[in-house]
Amino acid sequence: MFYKQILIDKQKRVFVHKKLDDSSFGYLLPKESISSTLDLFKFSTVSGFGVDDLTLKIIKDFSVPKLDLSKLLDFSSNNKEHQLIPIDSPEVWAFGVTYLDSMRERQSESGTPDVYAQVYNSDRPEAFFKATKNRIQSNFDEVGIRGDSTWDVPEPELAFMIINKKIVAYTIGNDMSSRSIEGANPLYLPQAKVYDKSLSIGPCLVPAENIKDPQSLSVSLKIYRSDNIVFEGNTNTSRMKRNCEYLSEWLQRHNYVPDGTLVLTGTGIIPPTEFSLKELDKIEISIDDIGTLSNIVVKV
Ligand code: DO4
Ligand code: MG
Repeated sequence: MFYKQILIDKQKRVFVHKKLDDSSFGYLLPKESISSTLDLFKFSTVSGFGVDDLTLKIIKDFSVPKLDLSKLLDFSSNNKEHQLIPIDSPEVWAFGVTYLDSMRERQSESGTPDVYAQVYNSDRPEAFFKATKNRIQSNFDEVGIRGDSTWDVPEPELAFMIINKKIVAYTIGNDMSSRSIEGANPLYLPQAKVYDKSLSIGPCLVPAENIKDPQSLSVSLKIYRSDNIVFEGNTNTSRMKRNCEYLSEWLQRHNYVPDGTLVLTGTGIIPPTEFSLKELDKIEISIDDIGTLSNIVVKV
């Protein structure tokens, strides 16, 4: 295992970084070889080289120098100008009710609880279209709560990227959601889920070969209000009823998705019913082997 994270900066330069928690050294891939994260993964798919091997080859062939990435990898909010969504995804899809806890909470907020039990227990999962490129926020960007919503939560979710029909990388997604709008009527789901700044993705992509077991990752959520933690929760992807491969295969039935499509895999952490996000809350989502995605809440 060589490269752990792929990051992109505001000038859309692609960096690879060796390890999450030790040195901050990385490599800037030369534009003549790779000009975007998508290119890197596409080259890897067509050449048959893993992302690690391909990157090593580029570094050798182009004599790419080692760089100090401490600024880019300084995941503190005052360093926000250095990071971007790790991939320009043409489409983002999401799955819902993939954890028992998600089903239970939605049943309690809804006048039609049966629909959630039915979807949890069927073979066909719940998939919905979450975002186009312009709605995706990156690490340290703002995320939105709707002005016409009274009850809002973040949804911390493992996300994966598809190229050539296969899962090639993992990242973190925040599926911002209005519980009051979805709770009023499940047919309002698109309005509860898709609006300005309703999704954030980041801080990096981790090639699939560097994630030992995507169904065994701990996921945690912390919400801060004026520096105090007002909600904290965690789960593990082992609690997902349907695994990532199942979701990926199902999404692509009779449905072509372009290279670089991102997919959110559902939430297993739901704050209690009395909790709602407020403007200026800070949301931090961490997933093992990937990192932390941090965003500030604004009203949209
Ligand atoms: O059923 C509505 C959406 C569920 C969802 O987004 C989730 O479980 O993560
Ligand atoms: Mg969700």
